[in-house]
Amino acid sequence: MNLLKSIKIILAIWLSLGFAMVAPGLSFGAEVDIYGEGVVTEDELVVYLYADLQVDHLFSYGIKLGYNPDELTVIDVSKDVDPIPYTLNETKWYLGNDSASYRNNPDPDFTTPGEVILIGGKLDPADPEQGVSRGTRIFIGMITFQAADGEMPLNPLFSLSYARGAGTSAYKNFVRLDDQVPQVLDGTDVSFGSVIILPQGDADGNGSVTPRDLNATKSNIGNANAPCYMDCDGNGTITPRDISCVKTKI
Ligand SMILES: [Ca+2]
Ligand SMILES: [Ca+2]
Repeated sequence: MNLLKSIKIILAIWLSLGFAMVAPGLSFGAEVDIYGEGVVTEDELVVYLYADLQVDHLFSYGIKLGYNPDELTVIDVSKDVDPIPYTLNETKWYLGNDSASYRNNPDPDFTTPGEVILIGGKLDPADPEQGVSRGTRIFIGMITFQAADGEMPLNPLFSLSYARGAGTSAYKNFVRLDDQVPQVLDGTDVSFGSVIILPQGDADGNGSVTPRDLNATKSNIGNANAPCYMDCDGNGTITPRDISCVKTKI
């Protein structure tokens, strides 16, 4: 059986049953770091999830964002839009060729109050061994909340974990190729960090919008990797207009 066929079968099983017959990963320290950055606007709270990858050839991810449904209600979940720069994300995660039924990955699942499940991967038929390469701030998804009772919580509770199981169960959330051998990343291979929530325009990230954020915004003009809370006007780029925006919030 050739490699492409093997990977296709593994991904088909993973997508349909949540089960992949692959060997446990052998590594030291986190190979994948998952974390969130969120911004509070006037009536919404938007959380962006990212991955930092210390390894190449990542084929799949499975992430759960936990929240308190007494505090927040999910309005929308998108895996397709990278906030800064505001671009479609489909060039990073896709399965199969243009006509493949799972081309844009399974839809996010937020049917259960208190959790948002994001599952996806990459399989390029033209380069089946590639997967997603190492890098930082690899966009996973965007979740938009509104306050459950009309009042936005000051310190909303969030948690990040594996989408299914605890990482060691039959369901394999993160799978990568190592010397052409599929390996599961679980346990200490995957680190789930915090979800930082800050006001829009809080460019220095200290928790409030003050005159110091003017300089922090100015020094990040054009920064394509700026965190979402630096984008005061929320248009997807850091421009001089964000400086004006910060002034209105001081
Ligand atoms: Ca600040
Ligand atoms: Ca902006």
